[in-house]
Amino acid sequence: MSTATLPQIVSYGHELDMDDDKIGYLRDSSDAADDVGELRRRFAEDGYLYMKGYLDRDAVLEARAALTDRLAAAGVLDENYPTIEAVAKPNAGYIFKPEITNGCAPVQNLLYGGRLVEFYKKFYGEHIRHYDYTWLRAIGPGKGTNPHCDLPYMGRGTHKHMTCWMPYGDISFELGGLMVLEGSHKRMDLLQNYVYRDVDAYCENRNADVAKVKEGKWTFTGTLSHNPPAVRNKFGGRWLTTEYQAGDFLTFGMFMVHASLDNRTENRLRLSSDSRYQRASEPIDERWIGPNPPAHGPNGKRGLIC
Ligand SMILES: O=C(O)CCC(=O)C(=O)O
Ligand SMILES: [Fe+2]
Repeated sequence: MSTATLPQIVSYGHELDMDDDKIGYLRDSSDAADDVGELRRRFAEDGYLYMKGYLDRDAVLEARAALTDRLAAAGVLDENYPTIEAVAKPNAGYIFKPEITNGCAPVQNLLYGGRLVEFYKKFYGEHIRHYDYTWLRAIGPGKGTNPHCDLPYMGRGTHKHMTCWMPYGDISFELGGLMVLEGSHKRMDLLQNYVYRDVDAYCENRNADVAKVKEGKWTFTGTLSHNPPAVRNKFGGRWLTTEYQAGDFLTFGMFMVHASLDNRTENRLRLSSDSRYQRASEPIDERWIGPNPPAHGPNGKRGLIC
């Protein structure tokens, strides 16, 4: 598909450059769903797999209904609209609510059972594990997520795990889904000094760092940049995105630079989750494991002498 069909894309308040060599569509790999060799080849080359329509749309919409019920109960939805539409109250902003996935059967079954787990099992060629923590995002009108890699948030075990980004409902360009930066996973020359830093590590021997950690603040947020076009200019490649539908998922590795489009609707929330999968035989990052994972809280911090 030519980029002529793309509207102006905006991410983190910046208009992206719309030339053909700077933006494009994700490659749909659903044609190779039954050919694991081909999926692995594409993943090695592209750094991501976009599996259009791989999951059961009705199961995804059922998960959406369960999530919007919980968002309504949390008081973040405008009661003048049907709950399923996920219309936000004014100034909703970026709502991060991992807790609403706890005990939510349609979401747990979708992410950690059935076809998705089978996909990762086949892909890794062995038993898999997933993080118990689910990053659930309900993003109101305004800015999306700025460019980053995931490793700084989850790099204490294997580095070969994968993120699964899941839209709960159809996500137009206006509502704003995820984008990945083509070829960025191969640019270790540019990532080296960024990607191996742990957001929860701090210098025990630096008073300013210790004070920040005590206040619950980060000394390094894990962000690569606040300017998506500038990151692209530095890395080369194209920003790749699409209009997602319920039933799609996008999976990528820890070194892939990604960000999301801004939500330019008047009042709709963009609902999505990110979850993580790895080989069962490889070490796991304990911050994300257990019924009440330490996450980035005080028990996840790691003091270093630096
Ligand atoms: O949904 C977003 O805006 C960000 C998601 C993300 O960073 C991820 O899936 O790792
Ligand atoms: Fe991410």
